[in-house]
Amino acid sequence: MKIYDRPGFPNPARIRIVLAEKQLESRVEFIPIDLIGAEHKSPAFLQKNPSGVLPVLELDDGTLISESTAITEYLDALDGAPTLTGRTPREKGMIHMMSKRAELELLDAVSVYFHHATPGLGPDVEIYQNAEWGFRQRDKALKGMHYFDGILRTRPFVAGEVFSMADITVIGGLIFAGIVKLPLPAECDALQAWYARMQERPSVRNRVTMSEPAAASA
Ligand SMILES: N[C@@H](CCC(=O)N[C@@H](CS)C(=O)NCC(=O)O)C(=O)O
Repeated sequence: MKIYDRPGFPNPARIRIVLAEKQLESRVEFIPIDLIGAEHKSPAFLQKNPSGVLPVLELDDGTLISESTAITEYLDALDGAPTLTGRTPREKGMIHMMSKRAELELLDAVSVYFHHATPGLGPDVEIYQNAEWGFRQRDKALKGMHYFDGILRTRPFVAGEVFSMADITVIGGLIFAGIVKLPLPAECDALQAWYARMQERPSVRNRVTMSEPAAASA
């Protein structure tokens, strides 16, 4: 299988973490896409993912799967351990809910801030910007950090007792927050402690220090 991505960017990082957790990296051919040069908005790439974003998984039979949660679900279903999307119906429901919440309240909010209130990916990509909307989303992301801080005061991982896709989504959000220099609020000490713990995982360690600063211009 192939994965179209760009090392150093937050959503591709989510899938790299999944692959490392599940030790599937050797089964994947990575195809780098030039986000600054707007390759992801080219007609050829839009045929692969009409949303024009990374990552995209292409199976050997040509099937294309985008959206990091969908790619994670596919990869997770390939083999048994560790399970990232839940073993029981309850775990599956909780993980899906918390991962979606992490996208809505944190990762995607940081992304909108990046694209609207900073130079983002540069003039070839950011053809419409609305700074006020961007700053509102920055505030939403900060609220999201407080929400997850509250969650992590009550349990060791975002969706419960085990590391899961929901943790990976929050990690993606915090990677993005680091790129746009949005610090974790000092009072979010449970979130900070959890993030420090996450960075000890071999799958995560190298993603947090970006190999390529995605938003050097941000
Ligand atoms: N909902 C998508 C979001 C993907 C996404 O926004 N990817 C970023 C890279 S971190 C991207 O390709 N951005 C390019 C752009 O917005 O122009 C997912 O879960 O995979």
